[in-house]
Amino acid sequence: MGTARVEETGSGAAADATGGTTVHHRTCHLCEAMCGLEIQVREGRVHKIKPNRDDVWSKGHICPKGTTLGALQEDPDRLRTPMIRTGDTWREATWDEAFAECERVMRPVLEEHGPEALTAFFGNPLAHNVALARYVGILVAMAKIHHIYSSGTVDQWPKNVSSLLMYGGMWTIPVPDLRRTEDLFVVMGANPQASQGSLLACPDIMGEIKRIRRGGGKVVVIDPRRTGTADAADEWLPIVPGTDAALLMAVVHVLFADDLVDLGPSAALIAGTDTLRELAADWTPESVAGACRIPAARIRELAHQIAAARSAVVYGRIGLCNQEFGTLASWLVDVVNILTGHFDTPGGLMFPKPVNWSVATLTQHSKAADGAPFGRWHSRVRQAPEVLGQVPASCLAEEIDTEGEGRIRALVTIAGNPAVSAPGAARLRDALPKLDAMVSIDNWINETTRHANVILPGAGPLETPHFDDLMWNFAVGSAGKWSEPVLPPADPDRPAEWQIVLRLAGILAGQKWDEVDVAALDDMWFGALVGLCGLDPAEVLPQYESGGPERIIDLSIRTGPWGDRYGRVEGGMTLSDFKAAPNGIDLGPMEPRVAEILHTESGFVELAPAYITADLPRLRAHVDRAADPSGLLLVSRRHLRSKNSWLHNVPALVGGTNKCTLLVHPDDAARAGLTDGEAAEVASQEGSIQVAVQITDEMMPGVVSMPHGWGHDEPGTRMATARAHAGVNSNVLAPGTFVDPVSGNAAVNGIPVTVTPV
Ligand SMILES: Nc1nc2c(c(=O)[nH]1)N[C@H]1C(S)=C(S)[C@@H](COP(=O)(O)OP(=O)(O)OC[C@H]3O[C@@H](n4cnc5c(=O)[nH]c(N)nc54)[C@H](O)[C@@H]3O)O[C@H]1N2
Ligand SMILES: Nc1nc2c(c(=O)[nH]1)N[C@H]1C(S)=C(S)[C@@H](COP(=O)(O)OP(=O)(O)OC[C@H]3O[C@@H](n4cnc5c(=O)[nH]c(N)nc54)[C@H](O)[C@@H]3O)O[C@H]1N2
Ligand code: SF4
Ligand SMILES: [Mo]
Repeated sequence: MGTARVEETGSGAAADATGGTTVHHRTCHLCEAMCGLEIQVREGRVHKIKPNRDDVWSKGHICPKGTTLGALQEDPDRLRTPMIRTGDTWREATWDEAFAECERVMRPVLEEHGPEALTAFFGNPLAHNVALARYVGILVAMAKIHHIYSSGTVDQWPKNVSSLLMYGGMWTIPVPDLRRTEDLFVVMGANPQASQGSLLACPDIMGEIKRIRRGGGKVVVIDPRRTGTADAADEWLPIVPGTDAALLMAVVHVLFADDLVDLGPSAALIAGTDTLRELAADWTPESVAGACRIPAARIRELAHQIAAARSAVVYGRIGLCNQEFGTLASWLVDVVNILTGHFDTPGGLMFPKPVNWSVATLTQHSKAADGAPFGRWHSRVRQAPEVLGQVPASCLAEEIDTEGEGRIRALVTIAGNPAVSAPGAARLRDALPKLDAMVSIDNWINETTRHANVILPGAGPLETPHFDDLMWNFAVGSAGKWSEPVLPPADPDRPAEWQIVLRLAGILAGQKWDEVDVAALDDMWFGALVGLCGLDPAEVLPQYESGGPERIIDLSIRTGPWGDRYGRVEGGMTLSDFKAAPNGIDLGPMEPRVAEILHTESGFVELAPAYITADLPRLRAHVDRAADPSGLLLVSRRHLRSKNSWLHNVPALVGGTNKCTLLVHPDDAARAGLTDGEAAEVASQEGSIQVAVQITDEMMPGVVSMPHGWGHDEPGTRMATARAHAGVNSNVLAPGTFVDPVSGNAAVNGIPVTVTPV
């Protein structure tokens, strides 16, 4: 399925011993855009990757990363066998040896110190992987891990908090209905030109921006940097990092003061408008203009623009989350859309309707129901309150390196590289060797996994099937796309990634490595998921001959909004429908559905949740403390050809414009005596690094920018291309304690730094 024979023209086919080229349709798993690829395979190797113009979702959109999946598959440094470390030496191991070693290193720690000495760190690719996100839940449960860590707290945790409190589900996140926005698109702290969208799955966002402008609409980008997105917009509004919430409070103030509030069709479902009016009373544009460095008149005009636009949406992303006032800013983006009626209506902010659930969304309401999911426990060392079950990722280092009862002694990382991606990176780098045991499920020996005792690699990216789940939760339309493996397994004896997770789960639960009954655990987990869907496992289980993620995907489709509920809904869908449609199945654009998704206790959209608004005095104090005009603030950025830290080993993706540099405005460079192309020392309260300076007026004065995900020259890693393009780890500068206290999310933007020539 998904594979068709094509007629070849020219000499290529003649030279092909297998008699031709096979063409495979596959969804790229690298980012939220979920582009359809056409992958040509010859003699068992990827010959060419092109956009699939017939893909119902992406219709031919693609970015340079998508064409490199063949190189990723063939990367000589990608691990093909498990690795066991002794001292500084790695050796290739059999799977039996590797699982035995997992048991050997983990068992004594767990027996002596109990499960509280164990934790896990889950990284971003987990959410794009066919197996991992569907199976880690059972690992956490079986290992009785008390507290996990994840890249979520260096990402979207503020949006999870605001969505839970406003709509009743941490993954009930409304997204811009961008394909139908016509008059105004306001982009804050996001650069889809590079990122291709986040908490906004929409192929070709830049194409939508062009469309809006061609039709006479306006696009405004609010960002300390004139990004590629800003270059394509009508207006770039530079803003001081960390002051977006102040700007938006002033917008809210104007909406009320100038009588512009119009809740639109969902008015009857919205609570808290009066509270908000009172809270916004003293947030005049004049009171924030200095801190934001945006003229009061422009703020006023912006509020009027948003209110007057018929079809408009305000969108905020990582620049608004990964900052000191992340929750306030993320909440206010929704508030402004709601107050202006650009909510639950085409072209505005809307709630996606995925064809299949993800384990995260399936369980979100049961979690929310067990009381306030904030502050139920505190971290041991810095006493950080738990928020939605997690404390800041930066706590991990101190929980490992601080002696005492409850110290973390054993770690499992799954598709994460916290030694690069988490703030306070140097401390974590020094802490990881202090662990008694560490196991990584990962495909490379990188800055994090080099510290593991055992690395358990999954199959190559093109050897596995693919079907997204969480990503459709952020999608501007409903659709589904099944991808068969493009290549046969290079090693048929290698366990699939879900089997790796289950065997490790058994080991962490105290079972002997060779006695773990993986199939039984799979059935148990599947049965639990069936139960969560309100069906009887005894009825559903016998309908399957085999398990694995495919069975879970089938369940998630059949119990989803279009599903057949195992024969209960006539004409309902199953996975087989998607298997029969190699270009995917389009189920249409978003539709108004706020009433259907609301899960708050009150039954209303909560416009002014007290837990969030209690943070406004802290914002006011920040705004009133006039920022030091001579100081520099560091922000992060992304490049089109990077994906966080892990694609720098693909030769076609490094070099050229993809360089790790410090962007500095000419005035700041002149003041500091910096020279373009030469190294500078950047120092923060947390640490210092040396990085090449790039002088450019795309930065606003007073703000400097570095990409994250670099610093590949650590000893003991095995990624040759990345090492040759090492760059510098910007998270060495990010203080671990610099967080948005409401969500516990990292503030890796707006870090005070000094820059001096070296
Ligand atoms: N300063 C700064 N820091 C940031 C950010 C920022 O903007 N600025 N952004 C933050 C954000 S949004 C995120 S999401 C995090 C990302 O943080 P992480 O998820 O920790 O970092 P990644 O670089 O995505 O690391 C991915 C890891 O997964 C492995 N991997 C890739 N594919 C697979 C697979 O199929 N299976 C397995 N088992 N492993 C795989 C890679 O080898 C790598 O080790 O970084 C955060 N850190
Ligand atoms: N090519 C590529 N694509 C990716 C990734 C990648 O690494 N590379 N990573 C993926 C991941 S994990 C994520 S989460 C998404 C993120 O997707 P985006 O949110 O689009 O991320 P960025 O491209 O980093 O854009 C963030 C912007 O915020 C700005 N900014 C920083 N601080 C502030 C502030 O205080 N206020 C305002 N208004 N702006 C600020 C920065 O200058 C930057 O332009 O991208 C995903 N897609
Ligand atoms: S935008 Fe690029 S990386 Fe993202 S899904 Fe499409 S091809 Fe893959
Ligand atoms: Mo992310």
